[in-house]
Amino acid sequence: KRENKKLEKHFLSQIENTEKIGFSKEEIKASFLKKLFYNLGRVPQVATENDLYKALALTVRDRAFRQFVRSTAEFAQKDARAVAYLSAEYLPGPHLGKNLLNLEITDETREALKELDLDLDEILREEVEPGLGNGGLGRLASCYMDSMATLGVPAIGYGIRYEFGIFNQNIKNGWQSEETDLWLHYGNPWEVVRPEIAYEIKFGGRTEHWVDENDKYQVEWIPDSELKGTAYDTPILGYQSNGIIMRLWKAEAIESFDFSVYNVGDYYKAVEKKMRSENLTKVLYPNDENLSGKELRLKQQYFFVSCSLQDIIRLQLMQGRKLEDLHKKFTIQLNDTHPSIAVAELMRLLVDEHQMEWVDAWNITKNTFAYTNHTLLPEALERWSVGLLGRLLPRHLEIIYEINNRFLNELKERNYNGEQMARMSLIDESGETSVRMAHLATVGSYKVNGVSALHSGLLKKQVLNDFADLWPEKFTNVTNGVDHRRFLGVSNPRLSELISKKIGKHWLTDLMQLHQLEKFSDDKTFQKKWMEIKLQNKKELAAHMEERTGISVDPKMLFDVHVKRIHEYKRQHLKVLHILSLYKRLKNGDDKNIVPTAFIFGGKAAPGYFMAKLIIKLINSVGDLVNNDEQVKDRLKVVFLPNFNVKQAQVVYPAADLSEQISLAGKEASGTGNMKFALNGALTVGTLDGANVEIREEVGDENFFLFGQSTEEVQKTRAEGYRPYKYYEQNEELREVLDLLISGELSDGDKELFRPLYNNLLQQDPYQLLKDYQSYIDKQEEIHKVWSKPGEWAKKSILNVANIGKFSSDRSIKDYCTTIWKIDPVRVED
Ligand code: F58
Repeated sequence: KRENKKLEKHFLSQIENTEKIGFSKEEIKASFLKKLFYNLGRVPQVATENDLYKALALTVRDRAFRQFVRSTAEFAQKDARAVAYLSAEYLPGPHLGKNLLNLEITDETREALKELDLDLDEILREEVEPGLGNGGLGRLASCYMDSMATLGVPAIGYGIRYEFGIFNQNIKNGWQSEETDLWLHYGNPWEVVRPEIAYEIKFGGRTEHWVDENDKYQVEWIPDSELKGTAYDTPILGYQSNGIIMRLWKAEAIESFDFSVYNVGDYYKAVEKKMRSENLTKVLYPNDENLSGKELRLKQQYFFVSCSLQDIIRLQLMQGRKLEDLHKKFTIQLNDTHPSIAVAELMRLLVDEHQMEWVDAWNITKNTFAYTNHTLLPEALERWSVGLLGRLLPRHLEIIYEINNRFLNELKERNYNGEQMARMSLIDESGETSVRMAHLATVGSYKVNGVSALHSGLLKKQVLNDFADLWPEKFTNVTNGVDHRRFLGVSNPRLSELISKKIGKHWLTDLMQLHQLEKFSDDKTFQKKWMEIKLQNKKELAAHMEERTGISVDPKMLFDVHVKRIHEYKRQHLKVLHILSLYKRLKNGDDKNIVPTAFIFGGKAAPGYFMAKLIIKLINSVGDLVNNDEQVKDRLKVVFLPNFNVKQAQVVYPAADLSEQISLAGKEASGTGNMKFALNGALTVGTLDGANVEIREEVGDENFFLFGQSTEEVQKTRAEGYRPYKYYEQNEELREVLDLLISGELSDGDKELFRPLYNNLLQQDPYQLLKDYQSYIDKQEEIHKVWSKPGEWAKKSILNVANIGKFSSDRSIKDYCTTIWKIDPVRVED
């Protein structure tokens, strides 16, 4: 009840008067000691590293909540339209350093700790990041949370509180092995549990239909199991002001104990139900591609969607608004199809639970959702078999069929033929009957967007072309962006400082300000300082890598970096072919145009993805060969940095000279690593894929190393009957390099180990490595030539940073606000 009262501003000032939480060195020190003593029962002399980390986190969290509460009060007062961002994944990265930056208290905190003989950097290293996502999609969600908070977009990010996030990757004998992620093991100081914000979720069972005494059609879903989802809130701060909440749901049993069983004396059976319920949010599926077919995954999706929608409806009604106006006060963004069952669930809540007429409910639904597509890969488009969906969510299957019937009737009225209707249907009847979730999301949304200009174009031309013809105004593009405050501000303090000295700090809230650097690109002193910082960052990365892999790398080498999930379409193995070609040349005494280079890889492979795991083994085997060869070891080094995550990324991007963005054109929807590299002054070698196209447009053709076929050429190659073997036959160097894979030289004489890769490349080569090989090798030669001219390289590097402004997630969020959400940000000034 108390919650229903609107937050009054004077209430906030009352709170603030009870205890001042200030931002000076003294105030931070006092809060820190108090937290350490009263929350953790420790004094600095006996505190563990983790105690110190937690005390500091709690100190910062107080300040974060203050900002969040102020924003919420402001949003409520203005009765602002809000975004609910639905994402099955988030990768926030470590909170502490980021929150210090946002509160602008990094220096004060460092000083306060110093006076206690403590080191801020050591404490920062203690934080275990929440690995609640697989890769780009989850990280994008977190970048957007940051920008929404900073810009003052009223928003809640909804998701799942996985107890075990993405696995930790170990490398054993060159192979990936997976270890459970225990991010909650030492407790999570950033979250607050809200036991009173909990919703019941049903599964299975059957439905009953009847007509009631008022002639109204009624449906009841009689489930065969129920559990509840409880809210865990984490504040996400904006820079300087504002704050929003990431609300993650944890599954629990409705009753902790089944008392009927308990009374009979079967204690274990009583607890079993609780355990089964909690299983639902135990673990994140570690696949970065296809997950259909996994029952638990569908349950996770429905669970978090239903909790979130029930929460949104509660918020709508709590503020005295009508349910009929839901779409006016909320817009719900679907981060890919993972939450797309929401379309059916909102219909169920409105029609079955809130007694709304179908037509009215549908009108609200299709004006509430907007859908972002992140992939064109056919194998990654989600489908759920009608059998499974009907068994777990019988009412939703009925609703999906009803939506589909009405949709197909509409098509019929427009004279669509049977073939077109079968293609567009929400139900795929070509193989095992299944629901096409991308179609459900498209039909149930008012806008559909891709994540780069190229990708959005292909979406309209290929995957969703029939829908784009039907509703051209529904389709739009929002090119991805990254949180530059984290990926430059926090992670590259040296470069940030240099930039701020030159052009002021305004770039932190307006990345376009970086344009001002352009005029210094020819300035020799500036170039020197610029490259000196890069060298310092490379020294740090070198030390980090040596500690983790034992491989030492000379920081003066060209740092050529390929970090992202391991996938054949991303073509890590094309990079390997390049390394092997250089190795061969050096062994043959041909070292012209080869500059000393460290090849740095990082990324996880899905545990069940054999080829990806073999690629990791190959990289490490090539590393063993090259790094231990007396003749070449000072010229080439190969490092696989294990367990690539946000924390490690923050050490890698600032130290990169060359960014590898070499996916086959048409396969990478956008990419976001490409943006983070360029933001830190790396030059890109890349194909015309995803956002590479736009990065090249911005930084200029002469500052971007382009190679390989375009999307159209890729399609043409395929259409003409691609025969990779031809390239093997015609290109001697390529042949030698490929033959090396099965020579045994890389595998202690085992000629079979890499044969699956070899065969795949020679026989199918679905990602056309052999076709793009020569163009890649030629481009790398050019790159090595440019590297030999430090002034030229430095200039290109500066120009990359100066022209990267477009790729801030602030710009992306502004685009969402104007072209999709129709929301005006409400920035709360202090
Ligand atoms: C990625 N998708 C795209 N999916 O591959 C990348 O091009 C894009 O930049 C990024 O999204 C952000 O738009 C991606 O990361 C996943 O990880 C899913 C996880 C759940 C299962 C399906 C894939």
